[in-house]
Amino acid sequence: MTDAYRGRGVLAKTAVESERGTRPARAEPRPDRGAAASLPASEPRAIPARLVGLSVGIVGLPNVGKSTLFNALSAQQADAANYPFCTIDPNVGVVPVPDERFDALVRLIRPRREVPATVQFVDIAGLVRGASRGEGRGNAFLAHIREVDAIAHVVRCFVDERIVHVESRVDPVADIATIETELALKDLETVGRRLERARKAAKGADPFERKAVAVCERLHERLDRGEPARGIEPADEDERRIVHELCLLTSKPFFYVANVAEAQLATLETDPLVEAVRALAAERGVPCVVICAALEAEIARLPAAERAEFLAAAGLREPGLHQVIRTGYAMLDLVTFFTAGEPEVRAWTVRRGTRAPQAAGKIHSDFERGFIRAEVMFWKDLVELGSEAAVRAAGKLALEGKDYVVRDGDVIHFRFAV
Ligand SMILES: Nc1nc2c(ncn2[C@@H]2O[C@H](COP(=O)(O)OP(=O)(O)OP(=O)(O)O)[C@@H](O)[C@H]2O)c(=O)[nH]1
Ligand SMILES: [Mg+2]
Repeated sequence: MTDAYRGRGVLAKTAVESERGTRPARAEPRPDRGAAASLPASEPRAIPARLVGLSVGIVGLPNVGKSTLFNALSAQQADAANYPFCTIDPNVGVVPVPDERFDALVRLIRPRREVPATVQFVDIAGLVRGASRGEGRGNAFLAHIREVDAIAHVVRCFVDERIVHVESRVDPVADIATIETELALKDLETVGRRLERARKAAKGADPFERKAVAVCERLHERLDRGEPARGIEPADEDERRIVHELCLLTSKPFFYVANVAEAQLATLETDPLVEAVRALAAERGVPCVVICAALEAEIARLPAAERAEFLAAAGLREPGLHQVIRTGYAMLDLVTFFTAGEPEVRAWTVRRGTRAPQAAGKIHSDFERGFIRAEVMFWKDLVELGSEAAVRAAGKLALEGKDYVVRDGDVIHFRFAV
């Protein structure tokens, strides 16, 4: 379980309080209950047809703090001038992934350029009950969720009378059920359509489509029982492909983000709302990150120097935001390797199981075509021993061939000839 604030006690009130003057006014409360079906009223902003890389979608009911979290994520990029981030679109942001291994390599090598790994976050408008039937422009928003690779499910744990809750109560577990039900209903529809198509085609005795019938029937039963698609066990490669191609919403990896009020930070350990979300997360075996989105947005807006001061005064090692980013990145199940030299220390991401030549190909296609070997160190050995020569002398520099599977945390020097 990840929790930025756990065990750190009360946030230094003085530091927080002194910011109060600069705090922007809260948005006007939105229309209440009766209007719930028409919430959110805004047009869904278009998401670029093709997201550039792997992305994490910020999902949840309306008014739970998704955009506040997203804005905090995008604001903190603004002064990290060396980072290759950008805002692709008002609701898609590329964020550098905080990584102590990367930082340690940078401190050791002091390169001219630093390029950390990045992850994309997408701010998706709130879903309401009935979204799967098209309520609140639900279909458009669900389509946006289909395009992301993982889900950060933001749950409202803050009690604030001024902020309208679509269902007029703060009950994170019920909120989670509402969202997860909508996702499952949408999947049921998707599977139902595929099943119909497969049944027709299976009459022609197409063996692949017969498999599709079998696996879709199992999926349909699962979803109908209210279980997510992610637990399905495909019988073979064909079934796996069929399930994969359905891009089901409930098969995406996810984690919860419990959004609390600043006042709750002091008593997180015993907060019943937070506890409820944590318990559910533990039951599902997924991470739960607890943050105060409003405070994170404030911290993120501070100039870098003041931000460090603010965090120190609050007794925080890092913004809670960093845990959201790291957890989101972890959900994508990628492997990070590094290239480290004077000109540049850089983090690269590849899918788990990627072999050395293909990893080299990420850097340049010549590296893959002309791949000779990879000289591999573990980041920690390099940091502890201080130089590549020392790692080599200690017998900890491995020469690996084209079958080498890249490990998380490798520092690699590729040898190639073209
Ligand atoms: N008290 C308190 N208010 C918050 C917090 N996070 C967000 N809010 C407020 O809640 C309201 C809604 O926040 P948004 O971030 O716009 O919510 P959203 O989830 O993006 O909503 P939709 O886009 O409509 O789905 C805003 O007025 C925020 O200022 C928090 O941690 N504490
Ligand atoms: Mg929003």
